[in-house]
Amino acid sequence: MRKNTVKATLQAGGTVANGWVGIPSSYSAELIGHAGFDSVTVDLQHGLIGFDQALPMLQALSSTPAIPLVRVPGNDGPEIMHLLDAGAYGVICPMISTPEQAASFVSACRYPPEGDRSFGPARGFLYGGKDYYTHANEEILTIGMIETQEALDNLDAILAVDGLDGVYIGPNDLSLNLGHAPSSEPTAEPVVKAIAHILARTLAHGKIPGIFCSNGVAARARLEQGFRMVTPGNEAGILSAAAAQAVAQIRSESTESSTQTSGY
Ligand code: 3PY
Ligand code: MG
Repeated sequence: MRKNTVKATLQAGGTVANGWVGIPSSYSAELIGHAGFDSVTVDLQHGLIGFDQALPMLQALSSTPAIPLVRVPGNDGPEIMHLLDAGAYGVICPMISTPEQAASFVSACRYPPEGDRSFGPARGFLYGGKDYYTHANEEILTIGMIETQEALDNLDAILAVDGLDGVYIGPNDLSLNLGHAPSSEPTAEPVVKAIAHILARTLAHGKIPGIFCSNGVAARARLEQGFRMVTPGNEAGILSAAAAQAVAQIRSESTESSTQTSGY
């Protein structure tokens, strides 16, 4: 089976730059896949993408050096299995708030006896190779999103779930759930503290800490803080910021505000 180089890098203690695509286009997925990211996540939660559009996007990503990942809309076993069959090499699952939810998510990503994934890896065979079935349980990356107070309350139990490779912070939802306005770069003290706490506990459990960020500079700062998997916003944010900057340059306006990105 084709090696999941992102999982190998993370397990060896390395860092990963993860692109994020929400525009339902195989061409833009291909562009982002060629931009130098280690992995690219097709976002079926907040991106405007359904399964029928995710499939050609995963095919386009397969022609690039980036490892294709998906963020699923929710913790739904059949949907997770379908996207793995479509060739996703890892799954980011939103709103994991209890160890039971984490265990059910991991189970959907693992063939028996480790889980309850059903067999039929249509594109898994094509992208992964003929021996996909033998190695899929080791190669598929499982990342649960921590973005609620309940997840904070259950953090150690979630991190102790066998087969969960890491956690990914959704700073917008985490802010909202802690009583603050959504933000990709939270500054409210309780949210800042919660993010530092999640990072420390994840590292203590020997798991991968990841976080969604608003741009490349912010993502770099998160790596320096100790996060190992970072996303510099989605391609829609990057595109609109670059477009606004070009317009501002034409009009000789300050580009300071127009180059700010945020995202979800
Ligand atoms: C969040 O910030 O809540 C996210 O889910 C980022 O994608
Ligand atoms: Mg979220």
